[in-house]
Amino acid sequence: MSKTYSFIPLLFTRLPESEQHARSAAFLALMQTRRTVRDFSPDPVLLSLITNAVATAGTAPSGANQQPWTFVVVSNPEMKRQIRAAAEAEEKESYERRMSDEWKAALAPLGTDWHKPHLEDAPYLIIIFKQAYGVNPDGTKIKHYYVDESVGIAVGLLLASLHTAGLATLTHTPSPMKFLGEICQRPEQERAMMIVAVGYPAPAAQVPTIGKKSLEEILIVLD
Ligand code: IYR
Repeated sequence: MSKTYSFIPLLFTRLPESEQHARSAAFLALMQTRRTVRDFSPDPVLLSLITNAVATAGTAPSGANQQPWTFVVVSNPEMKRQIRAAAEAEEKESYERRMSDEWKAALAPLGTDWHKPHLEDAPYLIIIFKQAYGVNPDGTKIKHYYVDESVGIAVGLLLASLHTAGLATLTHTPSPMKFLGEICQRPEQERAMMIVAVGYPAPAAQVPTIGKKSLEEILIVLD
């Protein structure tokens, strides 16, 4: 017997073009003020802003709607200390031995090195895990589709929410990051993809003088 699937009418309101334009322009202007921040203040942040951002990320489209993500929020100082120590050990090895000169030259304008104080200074770390596959209650595996694309979209929405809430973020990818699964006690199918540090910028925070490509450089309209 074949299974049947249900559908419901879409709830959708067409907006007047003037309002479409106003909303779109306001969102663009807001997002254009986002900067990646590397120096955080330890000032506390409302947990509801973090949970709303994760809920927003959870609205992302995903391959076969499998939602192959887990967000672990860490604020405990001892856990942050452990994460920093493990990340710095890997990053020191990377910067001193694993990364090519070409890679380090590409990163030079950002001013990064193996020191990662933000992992302790920022009040929250959101650790994003991708679920490489799902697991049925009987232990059998469920194949997941377009996992990287799905999690990438979700993290984009997460960052947009945090920025809208007036918070600063740093997307950080210590490499390799297997230690995060161990510290956060995640199952084998969950692989850490990124740490997003969240908080307020330190009063003396600086950002590099880099910018985004112009619209002309990134857009091709074929008509
Ligand atoms: N993971 C390292 C190196 C690094 C790599 C890229 I590509 C960046 O855009 C920034 C940093 C680090 O976090 O320092």
